[in-house]
Amino acid sequence: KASLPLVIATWNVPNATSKAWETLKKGGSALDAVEKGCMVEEADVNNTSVGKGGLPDRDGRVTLDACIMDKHGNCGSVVYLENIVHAVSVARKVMEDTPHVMLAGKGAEQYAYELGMPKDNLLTESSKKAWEAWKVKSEYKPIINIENHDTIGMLAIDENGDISGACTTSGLAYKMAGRVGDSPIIGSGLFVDNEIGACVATGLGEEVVKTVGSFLVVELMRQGKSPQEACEEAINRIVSKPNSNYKDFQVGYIAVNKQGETGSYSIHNGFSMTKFQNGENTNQTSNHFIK
Ligand code: SD4
Repeated sequence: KASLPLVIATWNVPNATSKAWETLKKGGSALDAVEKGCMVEEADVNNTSVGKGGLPDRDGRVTLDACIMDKHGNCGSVVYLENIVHAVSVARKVMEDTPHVMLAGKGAEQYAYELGMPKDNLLTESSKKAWEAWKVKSEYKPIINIENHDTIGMLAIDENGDISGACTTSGLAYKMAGRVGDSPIIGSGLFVDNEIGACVATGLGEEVVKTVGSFLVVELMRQGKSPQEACEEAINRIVSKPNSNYKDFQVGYIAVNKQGETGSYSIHNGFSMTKFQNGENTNQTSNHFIK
C-alpha cells in the first residue's frame, strides 16, 4: 500500500505541492491541502495561466475558472470570475455555504466581495504587454505546452485515505470573451469519488469537456483499471475520434486511486506531474501518446 498522505499536481509546481503537504502535516484535511496548494499558483504573478498574472481573453479581460470537490462528493465551482485572485476559495465557499454548485461572472464576483475578498486587478503589466503583442495579428491558436497550459489541478489523500481535489485557471490565453473551459466543470476538469479515486485534467478544455474526461478516468478505475491505465484510455478516447486533430493540441490527466497509486498521461511530450510523498517533492515526466 502506498504511503499516505500524498499530493499530486499537474505540471511542475513544487511550491504548490509543498504548501499542500505542509497543510496536511499540520493536521489539515485533503480539502484544505488542495485549496491552499492551488492558492499558491493563483497568487504567483509569474504563472500566466492561473489567477493574478493570468493571460487575458482577446478583449483584455482576465477571467478565472475553478472548482473543488471533497470526500463526500460535494462540489463548488466558479466560472468567468473577474477581479478576485483566489477563485478556488470562492469555489470552496460556494460548495460549503450556498445551496448551489456553480456561480458565474458578476454573481460569483459579488459573492466573493460578500465573503470579504478584496478586489484586485488581475492583469499585470507583463500580461498586458503580451496581450498587446498578440493583438497585432490576433491569431488564435492553442499552443501546446506553453504558459497557456499551466492550469493547476491538484489531488490529495490525507492520512485517513480521504480524497479531495481542486483546479484553477485563467483558461486559454486570448480566448473568446465568455469562453468557459473544462476546469470549472465537475466531471470534466475534475472528479473525486472517495470510494474509488480522483482525476484532474489540463490542456485544451474543449476536448476534455467533449469526453467528460475526469469522470471517465474515475469510472475506468472503478472498473479495475490502474490510474495509469485509466489516464491512457481517456487520452485514447480523444485521439481515436474520427478526424481528431490531436497533433495540434495538448491534453493531460493525472489520477490517484484509493490505494494511493498514481498515474499521468498526455497526448504530447512535455507534460509532467509533481508529487509530494514520504516527505519528498518530485517532478515526474509523463508518458505521452505521440512518441
Ligand atoms: C482550459 N484546461 O481552460 C484549461 C486550460 C489549461 O493548462 O489546462 N491550461 O481549457
